[in-house]
Amino acid sequence: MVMENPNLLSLFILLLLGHWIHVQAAPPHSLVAQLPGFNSNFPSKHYSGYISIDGNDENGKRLFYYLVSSERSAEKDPVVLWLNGGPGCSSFDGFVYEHGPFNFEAAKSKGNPPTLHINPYSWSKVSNIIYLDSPAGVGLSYSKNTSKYVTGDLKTASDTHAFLLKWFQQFPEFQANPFYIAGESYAGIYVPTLASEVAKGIQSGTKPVINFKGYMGWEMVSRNEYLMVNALIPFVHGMGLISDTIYGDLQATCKGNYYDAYSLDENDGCYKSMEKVDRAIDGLNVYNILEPCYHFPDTATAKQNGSLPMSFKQLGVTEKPLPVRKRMFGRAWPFRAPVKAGLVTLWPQLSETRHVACVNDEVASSWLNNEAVRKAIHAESENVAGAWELCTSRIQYHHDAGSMIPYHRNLTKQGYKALIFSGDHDMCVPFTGSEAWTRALGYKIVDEWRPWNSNDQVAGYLQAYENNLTFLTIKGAGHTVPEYKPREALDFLSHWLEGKKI
Ligand SMILES: *[C@@H]1O[C@H](CO)[C@@H](O)[C@H](O)[C@H]1NC(C)=O
Ligand SMILES: *[C@@H]1O[C@H](CO)[C@@H](O)[C@H](O)[C@H]1NC(C)=O
Ligand SMILES: *[C@@H]1O[C@H](CO)[C@@H](O)[C@H](O)[C@H]1NC(C)=O
Ligand SMILES: CC(=O)N[C@H]1CO[C@H](CO)[C@@H](O)[C@@H]1O
Repeated sequence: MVMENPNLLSLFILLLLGHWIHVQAAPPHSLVAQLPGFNSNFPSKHYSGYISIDGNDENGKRLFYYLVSSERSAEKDPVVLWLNGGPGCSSFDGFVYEHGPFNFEAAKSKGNPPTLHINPYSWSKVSNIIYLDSPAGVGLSYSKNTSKYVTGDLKTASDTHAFLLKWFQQFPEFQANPFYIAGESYAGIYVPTLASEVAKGIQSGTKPVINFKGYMGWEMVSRNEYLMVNALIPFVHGMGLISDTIYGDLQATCKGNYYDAYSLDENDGCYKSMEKVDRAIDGLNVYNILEPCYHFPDTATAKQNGSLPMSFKQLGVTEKPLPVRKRMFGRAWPFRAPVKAGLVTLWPQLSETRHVACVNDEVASSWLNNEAVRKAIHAESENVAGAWELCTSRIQYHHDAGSMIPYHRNLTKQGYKALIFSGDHDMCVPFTGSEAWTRALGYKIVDEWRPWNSNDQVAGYLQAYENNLTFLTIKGAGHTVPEYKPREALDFLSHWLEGKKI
């Protein structure tokens, strides 16, 4: 009967279609229509908002995400989840300073939001990238029940997994896309622990099925204190920061175990040699030994001084049209403060006591604390979600996941591919450490140490292992690789995601 009535049939199809479209589409209220500071059309669709986990809206954890869909093909390109470290640092660090869709130009006058320009090396050129503020309490994510700010590695991983399942429910059109997890610094813990949750979920048939393919990041620290401190010594020697004589003394007195030096007697030979190392490297910018170190208290006056040396004035000049930050904050663990099991000291607390003195987050702060911006990106206002801080101390965070080595081994053996990379002038987490722990997994080398190219130049070195594990360095880059080398970072990212030779 229906067949005989074409109008009814088309109505029926329309209804079906309408329903189908409704199910397939991202929630319309999450579409970002415009952004203060940007007066042009977006190169792709942006979505943002909250997803509640662990209880209902009022008392649950409201996790804030910002999705930049791919400027090439949102349907086919992978979905990448981006996590900054800390613990306690917002993933808008990545969005504003590293690989987001815009370059931010600070306003001429204080109190005004920055001007946004298109970033030609945005990772949204080749992927649908989700910036997530995690755990609750970080960035724009919050809970009305502040006892939910007490958390740790394992809880954060299961929370983020819960977020992902809900997110893919709300964005079913992305469920079939290959999915990757990426992060930097303390996310060296977030990424493998979350990947492990996702892998377990897939195995036990959790719906929706996440098409998880692999993970990547820099400073994917195993958080093995021995390894990291021990890696520093060959790095500073190789870079010419300590003499052959000091290096010889260190080898003779510490016998390869530099970590324990800090608990030795002051008269011990190893302790004394380590003091010489401290003296040699103390004034350097740990995040990039080639860059000047801006000293407390004030960079603003230094900037105005026309008689500064050229190298100083050109600090931060890269292929990015706008300079990178002069000082960085919250991007990695400062050395001499290795992460141990238990309660983790948060960045703002560290900077008070240890003079990390590296706060330059003005552009991001002025943008994300502007109420018009918050409205545009569907974030709660300051009186609900709190002020946006690059790194917060309002959470209480426990390192309870132990070493990451078993995670990496387990994940790579299950067929998930991993890319571990490192700016080769980062002294905070020297590449020698990442090189050592990737090698220590004991996998067969399938592509032996060789240069890789970008823009017809050697851009760094790589070594690939069986089980799809790749270690890669970026020549001349500091801690936050895309901030220094945006073109090169986009190059190896796109090759790796597409499974092409880097
Ligand atoms: C607040 O969170 C804690 C920890 O999850 C929970 O035990 C408590 O019941 C919550 N309080 C309310 C009012 O929901
Ligand atoms: C390895 O991963 C599998 C699958 O996710 C999981 O069942 C197993 O417990 C993991 N083993 C270890 C040692 O982490
Ligand atoms: C600039 O440098 C000169 C010479 O070192 C110094 O005398 C002057 O106070 C500096 N000015 C500012 C604004 O820092
Ligand atoms: C895509 C890819 O390179 N897959 C490889 C992952 O690692 C296994 C084991 O080394 C290889 O057999 C696959 O070809």
